[in-house]
Amino acid sequence: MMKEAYIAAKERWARKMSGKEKPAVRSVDRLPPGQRQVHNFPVLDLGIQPEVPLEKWELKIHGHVENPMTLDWKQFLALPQFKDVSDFHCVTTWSQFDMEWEGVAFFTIAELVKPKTEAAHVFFKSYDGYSTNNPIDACLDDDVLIAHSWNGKPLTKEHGGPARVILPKRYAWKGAKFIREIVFLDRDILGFWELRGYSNTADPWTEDRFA
Ligand SMILES: Nc1nc2c(c(=O)[nH]1)N[C@H]1C(S)=C(S)[C@@H](COP(=O)(O)O)O[C@H]1N2
Ligand SMILES: [Mo]
Repeated sequence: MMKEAYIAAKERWARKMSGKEKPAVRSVDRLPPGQRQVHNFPVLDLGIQPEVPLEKWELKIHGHVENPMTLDWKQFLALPQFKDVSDFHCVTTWSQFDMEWEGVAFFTIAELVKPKTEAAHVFFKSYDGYSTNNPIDACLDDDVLIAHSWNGKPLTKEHGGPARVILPKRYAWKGAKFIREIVFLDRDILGFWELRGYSNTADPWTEDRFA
């Protein structure tokens, strides 16, 4: 990522942390086209909900970065904790508003590993074999985090515990549940659903569902 873009992301982050940034998506018209609001929290997975004991959990962060690292659960929880409320849009047309997530901001992770200039894409790999990909600038948005809690409680296995990625401005398949690995890349690599006909950009507001 270019230095200027990284600095812009950092400034945006600082505004958010100071409470001056208004949430972008939570406007009067919060329901993207073709979506309906639900009040339950459906479960979508590949039919596998991996059992990952906390003492065996690890998050490997590597690729085009200055400081690759592998965090264990204790180290992950020792990082600055971030809470945010956002809306959640699944491509299968349900949306749920005001999801309260707590975890570690993606921005915090980036500051630790220091992406190199050529790092433009991020590939996410999960314990269930799932994967997905996003541009680095989308990941550095001020509402993106690796969440370990939802609505004040530890994430259940159905919803991707121990930890999952939340990227509120994209359809929810862009956020990997059961996160295991974050790889910074100089080129784009398609993830599980992106290889199977889903849009690579996945913007709910333009109904960008399929490639
Ligand atoms: N590891 C993993 N992450 C995943 C998926 C999955 O099957 N495996 N499904 C995706 C899809 S399509 C959606 S809509 C959301 C669903 O999250 P939920 O089951 O907590 O509602 O997770 C996304 N992340
Ligand atoms: Mo989905």
